[in-house]
Amino acid sequence: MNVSIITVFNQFETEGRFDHAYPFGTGHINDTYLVKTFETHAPNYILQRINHFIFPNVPALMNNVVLVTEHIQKKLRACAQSNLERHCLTLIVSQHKQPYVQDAEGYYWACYLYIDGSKSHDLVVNDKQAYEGGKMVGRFLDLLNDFPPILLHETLPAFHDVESRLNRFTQTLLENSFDRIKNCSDEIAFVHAHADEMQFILRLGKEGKIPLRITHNDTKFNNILLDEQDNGLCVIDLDTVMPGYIHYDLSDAIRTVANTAAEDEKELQKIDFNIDLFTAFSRGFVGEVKHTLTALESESLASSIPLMPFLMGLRFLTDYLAGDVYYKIHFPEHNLQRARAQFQFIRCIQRKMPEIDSILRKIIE
Ligand code: ADP
Ligand code: GN1
Ligand code: MG
Repeated sequence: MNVSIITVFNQFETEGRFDHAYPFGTGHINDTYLVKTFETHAPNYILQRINHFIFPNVPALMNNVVLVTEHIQKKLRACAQSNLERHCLTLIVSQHKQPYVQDAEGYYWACYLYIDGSKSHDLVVNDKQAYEGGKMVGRFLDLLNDFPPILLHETLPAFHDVESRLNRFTQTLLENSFDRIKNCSDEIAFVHAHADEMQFILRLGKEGKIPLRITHNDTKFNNILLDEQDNGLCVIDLDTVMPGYIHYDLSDAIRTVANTAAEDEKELQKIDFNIDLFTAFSRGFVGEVKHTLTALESESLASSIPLMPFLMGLRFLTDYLAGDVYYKIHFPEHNLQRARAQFQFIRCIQRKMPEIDSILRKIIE
């Protein structure tokens, strides 16, 4: 990167002078930096270079973030939420009053207030974290329940459309451009064996049996901020807020919350489904959205738990076969390892399905 962080930072309407910046977080798509300001009284900032090779229309994406954060802030103000800037992302505008800055290389940058004392966890270690995280995701959906979907640009069309992801997978298999099929025949067989059942939610949606809502669509646990005492603060990473089914956000969160190992765990025997963390998250989540759930949404929640691990495994595997063009990887077979870990997690879910189903039923009752 030839563009200097300080040059970009100085184009935003921030308080305090740039002191230093360093890469922050473990995201797979954008480049995120924490910018520390010189003055102790001034806030610190998150500066993010958005991957426009993945998000084709960044101005429209940023307009979504403006609309969504304004909507949430307005509702939080109406219910007299204190410390508003800790409970919703605060976008910083540029000196030209735009929600982004474009650098000399054509990259777009966004800037947010850094929420002081916040923590983002790749792994969940106790029930309180899980419960608070569930509350944050549920509250986010509830706050957006009255947001007009027509106002939102679809940043990544068919993002969670499993049928279209399967079609792309088939195409990639046919091309086999990197001659990698031979390395992953078990994983390919896993996809084929589960492809039909994983389209259950999409079918309900296409038949108009469950409502399209505004969903976050990337609710892995590190996109939820907690404070130092593990109280929930807010949901972040709003790049993919679009219409979707509520199942997507529950299933994607459980994918990371209830997993006893990392998303890309190499040693598959370390992967298990933690029922207590699942229960705690679901309690927090359902408590916030219960009043809007339709009967069929409630009934179908449990069956959707394997969906997002499947979709992510499928996407990782497709990216592996296509030559690692989408996700950042840290070693040659990283995407394959990620896919294997997701599929292993599905096996763990399947073993505990009766328990998962009965717990969700009790929570929803
Ligand atoms: P990515 O799209 O790369 O995942 P995120 O928006 O999730 O980017 O940001 C990456 C990480 O930066 C988050 O997981 C979190 O740790 C941290 N982060 C992002 N925004 C904030 C914020 N406003 N305050 C505190 N930490 C933040
Ligand atoms: C990506 O950017 P990040 O790391 O929050 C991806 C999500 C996947 C996730 C898997 C735009 O999210 O869909 O669930 O990796 N985001 C995009 O960890 O593709
Ligand atoms: Mg993120």
